[in-house]
Amino acid sequence: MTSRNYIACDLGAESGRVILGTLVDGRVVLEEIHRFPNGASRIQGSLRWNVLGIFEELKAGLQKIAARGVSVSSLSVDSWGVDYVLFNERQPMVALPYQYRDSRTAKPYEMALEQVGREKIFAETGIQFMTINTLYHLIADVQENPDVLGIADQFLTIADYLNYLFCGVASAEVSLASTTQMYNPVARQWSTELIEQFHLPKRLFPKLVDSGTRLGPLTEEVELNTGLRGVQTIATCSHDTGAAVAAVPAEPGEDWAYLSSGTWSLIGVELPEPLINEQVLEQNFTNEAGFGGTTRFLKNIVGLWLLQESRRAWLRQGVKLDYTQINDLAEKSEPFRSIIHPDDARFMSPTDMPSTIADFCRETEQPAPETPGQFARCIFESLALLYADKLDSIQELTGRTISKLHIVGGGSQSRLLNQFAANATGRSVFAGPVEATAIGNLLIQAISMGDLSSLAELRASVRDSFSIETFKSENSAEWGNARQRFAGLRM
Ligand code: ADP
Ligand code: LRH
Repeated sequence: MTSRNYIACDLGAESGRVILGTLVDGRVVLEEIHRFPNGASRIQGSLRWNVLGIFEELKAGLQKIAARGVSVSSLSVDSWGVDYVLFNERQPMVALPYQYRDSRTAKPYEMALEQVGREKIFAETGIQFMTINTLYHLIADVQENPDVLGIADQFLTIADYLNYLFCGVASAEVSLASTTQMYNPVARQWSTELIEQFHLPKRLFPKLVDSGTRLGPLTEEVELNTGLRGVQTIATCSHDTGAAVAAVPAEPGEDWAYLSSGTWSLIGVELPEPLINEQVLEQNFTNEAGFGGTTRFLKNIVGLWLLQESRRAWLRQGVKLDYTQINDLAEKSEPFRSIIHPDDARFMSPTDMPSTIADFCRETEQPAPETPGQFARCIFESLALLYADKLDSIQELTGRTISKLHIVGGGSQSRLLNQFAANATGRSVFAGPVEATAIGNLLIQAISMGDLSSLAELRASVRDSFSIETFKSENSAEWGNARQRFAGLRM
């Protein structure tokens, strides 16, 4: 029996976790060692991340592993996309990193589209237009914070930055680099064209490395702080969604799509190369870099953020509900009472999510939800209807016929949403694993360390190691009517 241990440090916008993964004869066993809440801070009118706080939490997880005395081969950090840290040789950080929802990108976004044009930016990057993208934050830095930018040597996206704090090697792993909208997926280089057009300092752009690159051992300082010795740091898929897609337990073939379901809903397919054309631009789909040179062709849509923010609002009113309770309440609520369009820009960063949802319903002449159960039902049904629309677009844009939808991530724990997704899309839904991101992270490490050979073998290992629940499509007439109602909601 051969057995190897790896550590995944998986950072989502809602929580972070340190997971110990053991590969025993091709099967992976997970143990969650440390979990901590994550979220942005509002400071002086801006939204920021406490990245050093996250670093401390990750080290606390590593200390717990070191205390067990197990031998660990390697570790890797993955995180949400787009955000970054500016630093130089002398200063580990020259400004508090912004959270992508900060409103400072509104003007730079419009200016960039006007000055250079959607067509050019899309041709260079193949990336979906969103105000959250790094490109618009860096333009905001050039315009508003030239002094800060002036003292920075480099930027690194969040997971790459934490890998750098762990091992001292600064590099940009391609999956996370692609979320910046400054990476050219055809040339597989930073887009020099966009860097020049937007007068971004060239020196800021780190060296790119492929997914699965061994960066180096932990620094002496980290070894001393954590007690872990002889551990390699690996840039796996630094982008959480990239790691999650690598761990989708699909059989080889072209008949499946994935939905990585967490704070965001990322729905798409894996393609051998980027798909960059007028229709894709028009429908605003994205081509993010995937493991092994693949393309994650997907749509980035507002996901369970709608529920997370509603839950925070209820908490402020003294109503404390966990996700299991919320799901139970939603299940008991009236079907299709009110439907929203999750893509509406107002849901991106509202000050109060429930009242924003209620306003949308009133404006569209539907009853406003009143109870947490009604809100949650509205959110789940609306998300499922949006998934169905996007799956249709994916079929149309790629020419593929999709019959299976794999849902992975924290959101796949919602059996109600899984069933709704099956009903709305008319496809069979395969739910799980919940920790796909950490699993992808761990098993890409296994490939880098020579313990697994390929992405196909990685997926076979996921299929062998975790149980997957199937949801068959039901109530097609009712959901067909709801889809028509949803189509009429565009405001
Ligand atoms: P992220 O990585 O973006 O922080 P996760 O993948 O951890 O997000 O997913 C978090 C979401 O999963 C929560 O916002 C919630 O909607 C859903 N979720 C978490 N736990 C449960 C549960 N027990 N039942 C149903 N849904 C859950
Ligand atoms: C999901 C995610 C998504 C986007 C967003 C900013 O956690 O990584 O793919 O990039 O965060």
